[in-house]
Amino acid sequence: MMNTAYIALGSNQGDRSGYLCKAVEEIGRHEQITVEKESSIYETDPVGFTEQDRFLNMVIKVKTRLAPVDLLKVLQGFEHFFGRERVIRWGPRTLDLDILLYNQENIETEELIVPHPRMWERAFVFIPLMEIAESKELPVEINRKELLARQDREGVHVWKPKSGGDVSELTES
Ligand code: GSY
Repeated sequence: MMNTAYIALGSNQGDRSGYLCKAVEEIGRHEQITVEKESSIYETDPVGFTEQDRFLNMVIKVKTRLAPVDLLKVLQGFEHFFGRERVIRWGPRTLDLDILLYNQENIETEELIVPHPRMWERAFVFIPLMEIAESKELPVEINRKELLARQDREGVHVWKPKSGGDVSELTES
């Protein structure tokens, strides 16, 4: 069965955009994953441990036959491949990959919680997600206007608009 997943990407170390672009490329090369949509890339203020460099964040939509836990393992493999080391828990990283949504499923295992439990607290996640996801794909009814109002306040700015994209889409209610 073909499944739909949304994945958040983040980097704040080294060649940040290089890591994001290469990660999207490699994810798309996996024989059981197809990348369907890419959001703009956003530059974002660090959340959590704030004494670190700004992040680049984006979200992609993928189609996959992989089960959630297998998709997680593939993504962890890419984090490792791109040099991520878990030194400080909320600290700097070359590449962070999180599964936000997997179909409309609620998953709770030791390794994985989906929908991502903090996604609506973090503008660096929900702003790029809202750019590419349809409302009916989201697990809760959202107030786009209210969420968009948090974009500036929480230091989330378009760094590279999505290809062929019009960022003004984002400002529509
Ligand atoms: O949870 C992902 C890693 N992360 C980020 C991030 O990707 N972007 C921003 N802006 N802040 C963050 N804090 C952490 S931890």
